Amino acid sequence: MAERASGTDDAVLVGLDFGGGGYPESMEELRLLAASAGIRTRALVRGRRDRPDPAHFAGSGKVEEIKRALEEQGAQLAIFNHDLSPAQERNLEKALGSPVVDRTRLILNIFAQRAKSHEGKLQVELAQLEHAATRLVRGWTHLERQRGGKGFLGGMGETQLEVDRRLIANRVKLLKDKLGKLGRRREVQRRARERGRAFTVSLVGYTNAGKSTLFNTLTHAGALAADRLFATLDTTTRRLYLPEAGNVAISDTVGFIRDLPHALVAAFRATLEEAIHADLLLHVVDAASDSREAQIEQVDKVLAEIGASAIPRVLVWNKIDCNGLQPGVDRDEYDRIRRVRLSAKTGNGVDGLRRALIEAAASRTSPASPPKSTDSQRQAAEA
Ligand SMILES: Nc1nc2c(ncn2[C@@H]2O[C@H](COP(=O)(O)OP(=O)(O)OP(=O)(O)O)[C@@H](O)[C@H]2O)c(=O)[nH]1
Ligand SMILES: [Mg+2]
Repeated sequence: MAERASGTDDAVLVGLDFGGGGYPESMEELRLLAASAGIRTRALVRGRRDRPDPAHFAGSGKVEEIKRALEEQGAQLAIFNHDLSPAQERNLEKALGSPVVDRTRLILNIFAQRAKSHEGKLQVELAQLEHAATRLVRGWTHLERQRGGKGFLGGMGETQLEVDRRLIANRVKLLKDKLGKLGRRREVQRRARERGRAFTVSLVGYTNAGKSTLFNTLTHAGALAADRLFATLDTTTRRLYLPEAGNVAISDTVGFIRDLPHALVAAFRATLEEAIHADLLLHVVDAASDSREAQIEQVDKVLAEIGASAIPRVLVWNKIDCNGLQPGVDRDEYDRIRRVRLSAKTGNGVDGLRRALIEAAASRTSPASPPKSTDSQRQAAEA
């Protein structure tokens, strides 16, 4: 997909509470997602329902309220903090007279804007096609005028809307073949690395937790760190020399988010598999966020989905400069470092993380250390 054309899109954000208690800061996260896609939020519309309306997702009164907000604010699109069925999306667009974007499509669009590497672009295109394929039955004509233009929706491209299922299926197959080849090449490289026996570490965590900042602080690598969601899409690996531990290969990875669209999990599986093959995961947490527990849960869920739950893990409680926590390390009952409190930005507490890496690398190579499976079983039991 093309980069967004110049000019800002204005949106009304819609979030409904179905009584599940919700997710703290969820609408704020949606606003950040929108901003990351270059969209300005003009108004928030909230509501409460027992369950989604099958036809319009929101009730008729709420739909009226959204329509009014769009008109009053001169906003061009409505963004829902939910996943909509193709029929709901179509019905809403008819009722509102404006394009409607659901959470999955917003995230897909951000990934499309960010993808830089050849592999990343292929992965995003695959995810977008798979998402679009479920929506091809819809009647697009009522919106062709709005969608053909510039801005956030322009990128969806008429070509994509015009191609039929068979063409999409062919393209999906081609992309999967190409990605499969790239994945196999990656596997060969990984095996070569393994033969070299460098201790491998992957930084994982919720988007915006500070993984790239920490990566830079540790390796002086100059990875892009930015206050926007999904700043990093491609895995970057650098070597880091640690006294007593030797060379460590450390990787910065794509951030996770609540309800990561399934098409993206599938498309990015190969990239995320870097994490699966690591000797150690550093789970970076924004300790200053009110949502940190929910975010940890989401990351653990995705790690389980990609088969990485058994890998030894150290929690990195980042951004302590924002919440007044003291730097330091917390150990478990086996005297292993389980959590490091630090600030990737100021560097305060990073020495504790170096110690954790040295100890973890030593326990992998030392024959006296407890076998890895004990570690895995214990962590699995904890999960
Ligand atoms: N105050 C403070 N801000 C930090 C710290 N670490 C990172 N940040 C800020 O948090 C924002 C996100 O940092 P990144 O390093 O890009 O986060 P990330 O986890 O790589 O994010 P994605 O690549 O989007 O998944 C940036 O604005 C950083 O400057 C910290 O220790 N303290
Ligand atoms: Mg990053």
